[in-house]
Amino acid sequence: MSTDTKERAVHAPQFIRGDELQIPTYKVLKQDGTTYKGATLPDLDKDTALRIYRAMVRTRVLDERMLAAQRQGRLSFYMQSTGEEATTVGFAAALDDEDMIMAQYREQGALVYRGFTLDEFMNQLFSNELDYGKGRQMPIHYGSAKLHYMTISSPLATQIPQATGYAYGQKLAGDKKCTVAVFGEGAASEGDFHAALNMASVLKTPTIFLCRNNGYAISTPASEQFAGDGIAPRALGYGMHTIRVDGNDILAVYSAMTEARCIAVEQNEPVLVEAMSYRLAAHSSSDDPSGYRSKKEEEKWRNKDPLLRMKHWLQAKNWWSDDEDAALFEADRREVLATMKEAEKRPAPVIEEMITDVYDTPPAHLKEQLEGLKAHVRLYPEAYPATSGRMNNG
Ligand SMILES: Cc1ncc(C[n+]2csc(CCOP(=O)(O)OP(=O)(O)O)c2C)c(N)n1
Repeated sequence: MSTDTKERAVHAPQFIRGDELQIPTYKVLKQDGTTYKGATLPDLDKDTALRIYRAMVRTRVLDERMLAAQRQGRLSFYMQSTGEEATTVGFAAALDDEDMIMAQYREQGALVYRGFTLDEFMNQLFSNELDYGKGRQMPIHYGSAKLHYMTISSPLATQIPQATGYAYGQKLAGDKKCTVAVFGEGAASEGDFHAALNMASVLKTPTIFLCRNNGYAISTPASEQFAGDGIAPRALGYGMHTIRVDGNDILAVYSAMTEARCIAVEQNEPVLVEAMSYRLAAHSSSDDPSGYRSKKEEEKWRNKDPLLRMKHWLQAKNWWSDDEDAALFEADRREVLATMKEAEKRPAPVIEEMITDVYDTPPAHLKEQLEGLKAHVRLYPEAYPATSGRMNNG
């Protein structure tokens, strides 16, 4: 409240206790594919449901194969999203394909859903000459202007205030689009998170803040990250709408995000959505979770697999069969491997491109640095096999 808002007076010291507040979790789908009695079901037609499921399967297969490729030494780095596919595909499915997505790094499911091709994934992962970033970024830092997916930044939470700003622009343009900022519960500890929520609620921007609460920030469990009831109640402090949803439940995610988009776009109000899930894989290919959590804990979450849950629901509706399922996994595996082989063979970007794209005419100091680098590569060509044949002499 501001100092001129009408106050509600009490005449005894009444403290409101934070530990008395618990935001409920919206759930629709049980693991066996049946739905909770009386649950509000989204309006999800067969074509959309199958597009979602196919994107979830493709994301799972991509993650499995690319981690294996990293272990074989073919790729420098990878991050899996295993266990979180209902959230990362489901939120994208509830949007307009032209809404802006500003994600963290574990949201490849949204890109798959929007139609980022396996070729596009591979070109980025292998930093070859067709990579849109021309090899300037680490693997998994995807971006696509065409698909309204902002390029990933490594510094945590920077995308959250950017999403508020972008959505403010959408509001001023009156184009009836919104921006979704996706981030982990760990990233929500950054000051940027609070600045973004405050600005969005004051300026009334069409931003959806989607927190993937997957229990861990690398090795830090959520219980050591914050003391309150997760991330959802933080929105209340900013006067915003908020909801907590079962992030492994595709119907709940889709339904909550559809409504959140309505609030954002129709009422120009920001919304916070906290999706509860679990990071089943390691944080990244550089991490080993056996040092900080038990197999038993992982097993509990393996039994809540979002893919199986959706598959059971599709089968109960007679929209999908075991045979179709096996064929889809097999076809995706084959396609991922074939596309990877092609991308691996493509040459690296030419070294000159390192200093182009930003300036119309590269400044003298960058040209000088480039010449120094080229001289170095010429001296040690065997240490730079991908680059040495990809530079102009002179
Ligand atoms: C500003 C900043 N601090 C620290 C890091 C290192 N870092 C990268 S990912 C990560 C954990 C983030 O966890 P969370 O936001 O919960 O997302 P999750 O990885 O679980 O999906 C950390 C600490 C970073 N990239 N940027």
